[in-house]
Amino acid sequence: MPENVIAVALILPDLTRSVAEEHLAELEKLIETAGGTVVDRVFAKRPRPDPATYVGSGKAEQIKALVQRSGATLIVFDDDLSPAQVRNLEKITEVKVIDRSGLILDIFAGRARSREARTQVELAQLEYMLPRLTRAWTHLERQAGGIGTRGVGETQLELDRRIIRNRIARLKEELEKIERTRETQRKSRNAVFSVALVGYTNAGKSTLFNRLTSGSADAADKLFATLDAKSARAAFDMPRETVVIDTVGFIRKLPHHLVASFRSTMEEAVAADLVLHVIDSSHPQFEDQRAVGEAVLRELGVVMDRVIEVYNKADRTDMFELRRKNAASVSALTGRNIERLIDIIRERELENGEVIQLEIPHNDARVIAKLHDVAEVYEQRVTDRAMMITAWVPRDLLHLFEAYAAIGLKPAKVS
Ligand SMILES: Nc1nc2c(ncn2[C@@H]2O[C@H](COP(=O)(O)OP(=O)(O)OP(=O)(O)O)[C@@H](O)[C@H]2O)c(=O)[nH]1
Ligand SMILES: [Mg+2]
Repeated sequence: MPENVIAVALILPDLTRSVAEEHLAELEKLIETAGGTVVDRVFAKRPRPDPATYVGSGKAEQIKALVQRSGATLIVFDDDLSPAQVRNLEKITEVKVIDRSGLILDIFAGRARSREARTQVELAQLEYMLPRLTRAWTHLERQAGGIGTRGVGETQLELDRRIIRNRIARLKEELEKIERTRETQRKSRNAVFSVALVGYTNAGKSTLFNRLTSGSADAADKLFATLDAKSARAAFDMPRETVVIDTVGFIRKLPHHLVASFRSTMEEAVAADLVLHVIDSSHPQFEDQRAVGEAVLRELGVVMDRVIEVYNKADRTDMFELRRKNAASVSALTGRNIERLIDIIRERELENGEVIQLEIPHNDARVIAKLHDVAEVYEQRVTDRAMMITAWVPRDLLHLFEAYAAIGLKPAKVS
C-alpha cells in the first residue's frame, strides 16, 4: 500500500483534543506500518457520528477538497464504519475509504507467517468482508428466478456469500485442528514453568523476550511487529525448566473479529503460569494502554493474581524505583533492573512448590536423577544408607517423591 493517505478522526464530547491527537498519532503509525504516507490529518468535532457519512456531509466535502489538493488515494478513519458510510464517503470523495479494522487486517495479512496466524487472519478478513459485500453486487440483485434458472437465478451476491461462508466454516475447522495439536503439546509440557509476555503493541515485549531468553525475536519500532506467538527457554536460572512466550500486541479498539480469531494464540499465553503485562511507561498514553491490556486479559479470563506488571522503557523516564506489589520497573533495552524482575519471577515459581526433606536409598539412582531434573536441590548429604536431600519440588510433582519423605511431606525449614 504505497499510498498517500488522509487520516480522519472524530472528536466526540468525551474526548479532549490532546487525547484525540494521541489517538490519531497511533492511527498514523498504523498507516505507516501498512506502508502508507500520511499527507493530511482531519479532525471532526461532533456530538456523535453521522449515520450517513460519519463526519457529516460538510466535513466530507472538505475532505474531498483535501483529496484533490494532496493527491491522496486513500482515506483511513480511526473508527469502524458501516458499509453505508463507506459507500457514501467513497461516492463523495471518489477515493478508497477504509476503517480502522480494515487497516489492522491489512497489516496482519502482510505479517502473518505461521499456518495458524495465516488461517486466523484469513478468517478475520472474511468475517469482516461478509457484511460489506453488498455494495459491489447490488446491481445483480433481484435477478429473476424460476425453473431452469436454479443456481443462475441465485444472485451473484448470494453466491459469493455462500462461497465465503463455506470458506469460513473450513477455516474454523482447520483452526480447531491446530488448537487440538497445540493442546496436546501443552499437556506434554506440563512439567515446564511458563511465563507469557503480553501487552500493548510496541511496549517492548519482544525486546524483553530477547533479554529473558537467548532468542532473537523481531523487535522494532513498529506496531504489530510480532504476529506469531513464539516461545523459548529462559536464559536465567530457575528451579525447573522455564519457557518464555512472546505474543501479539493489544491495541485500543482491536477489531472484535480479530480478538475472536486470535483467541487461541492468546489462550496459550493465558494458560501460562505467570503473565508479565508489559507496559511502555514512557508513552504519554501509558495509563490507557495499561487499562486496555488489563481489560483484554480479564476478557480472556486471566486471574489478576497471576499477572505481574512490567513498567518498561524506564530508561526514558528514569523511574526505576517502583514500590508497588507485583510490579517491576525495567529497561528491556539496556537491561537495567532485569535481575529484579527475574527475582520476582523466581519467587513466584517457588510459591508453586514446597521445600521438603527426602531420604533416598543409594540404589534408587533414577529417583535422584529425576529429582535433579524437576526440582531444585538445596542440600545433599550422604549417609551409609541413603542420600539425605533438601529440595524444592513443584507441588504437582510432590507425589512422585512421597515415598521418600524423611519427615512426611511437611515443608521443611531452610536456613
Ligand atoms: N528506550 C527503550 N526502548 C525500548 C525498550 N524496550 C523496547 N524498546 C523499543 O521499543 C520498540 C518496540 O519494541 P518491541 O520489543 O518490538 O515491542 P513489542 O511489544 O514486541 O511490539 P509488537 O510486537 O509490535 O507488539 C523497539 O524500537 C524497541 O527497541 C526500553 O526498555 N527502552
Ligand atoms: Mg513484538
